[in-house]
Amino acid sequence: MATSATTRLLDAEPQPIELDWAATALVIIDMQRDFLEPGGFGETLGNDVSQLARAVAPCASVLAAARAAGMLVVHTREGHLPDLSDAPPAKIARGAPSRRIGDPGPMGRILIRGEAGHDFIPELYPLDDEIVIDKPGKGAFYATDLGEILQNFGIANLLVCGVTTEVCVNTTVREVNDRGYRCVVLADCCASYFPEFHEMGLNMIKAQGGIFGWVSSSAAVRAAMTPEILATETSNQRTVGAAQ
Ligand code: TIU
Repeated sequence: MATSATTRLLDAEPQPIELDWAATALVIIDMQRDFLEPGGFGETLGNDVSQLARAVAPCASVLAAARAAGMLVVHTREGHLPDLSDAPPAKIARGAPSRRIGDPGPMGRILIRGEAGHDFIPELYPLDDEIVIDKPGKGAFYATDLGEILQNFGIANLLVCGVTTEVCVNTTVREVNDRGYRCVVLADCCASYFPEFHEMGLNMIKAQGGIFGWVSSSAAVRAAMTPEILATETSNQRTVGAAQ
């Protein structure tokens, strides 16, 4: 790629990658109360939702850095319309959850747009000028405008954070890769209900010379930012109490 004033070398596996920040977006996948808090969709499936908490502070640090750098920020949310018209019956009927999609729960109807559980966790709440993609599936490209939005902003590379590593993060990374984008997954900014799936999910991405993309970390992204951006980011972290 052509090197520009905004190009930085990011430490990553299987090898470092040169990224033009001006053509790079931060995509935060499904950091919603329904997945991270008790009483939501994740818990109805029988999961220990506390497993996802470890990704929050690293993700907040990268979000602060991206905001300071003026990077395009995209937040995704998995969920369905209140009338369930966009929810495949096969998805609603799947498994033996304690509550199904659309059932009432302590944070409102499970995985339904507009309900408290469907909303973002407060630590990673989007700013008014950031892009929010509501998606009915696991992948962020299926039945959304994400492709057009990335094209309109001239994006070629994605830094990907969020939950869960092997489900919505991996599905999105595979969609991204097939569409010709370069995708860097930030390992400590992602999490799974199953730590072993997190590890293997990352391994699958970076194996075979980076068959789906690259794996890096929040620290590597912050280190690749300019000193001016780092200074702003540090003060932002103090403000939101997310320093680590
Ligand atoms: N169940 C699980 O691990 N994940 C999901 O259902 N959705 C997302 O990963 N966002």
